[in-house]
Amino acid sequence: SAMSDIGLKPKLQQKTKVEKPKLYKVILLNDDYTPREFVVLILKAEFRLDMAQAEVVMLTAHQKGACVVSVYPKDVAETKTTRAIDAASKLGYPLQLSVEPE
Ligand code: TYC
Repeated sequence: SAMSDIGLKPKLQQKTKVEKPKLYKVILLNDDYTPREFVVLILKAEFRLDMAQAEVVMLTAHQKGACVVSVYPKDVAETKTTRAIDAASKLGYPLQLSVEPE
């Protein structure tokens, strides 16, 4: 009956799937050879940091060993990282960056 069924009917409701934006950190790693000015150039050109941000990130990596540059979707983080490492490598610099989930 209508009365006895109240609260017993299973609700088979379709849930709308909403993709969570999974973000990845790009991490700048220190080394002893890459010139400070080149690191700043890469942070400005590839990662679109302004001069003040680029200097802070470079100095933090220099002093602490590593610094988060920014966060991006996985494909963007990986493409920018590859381009930065390749640009350094072509000039003989051992600059390394890594990508990890946020
Ligand atoms: N340590 C380098 C030097 O003294 C500069 C540097 C800073 C290199 C940050 C890499 O991620 C880095 N020339």
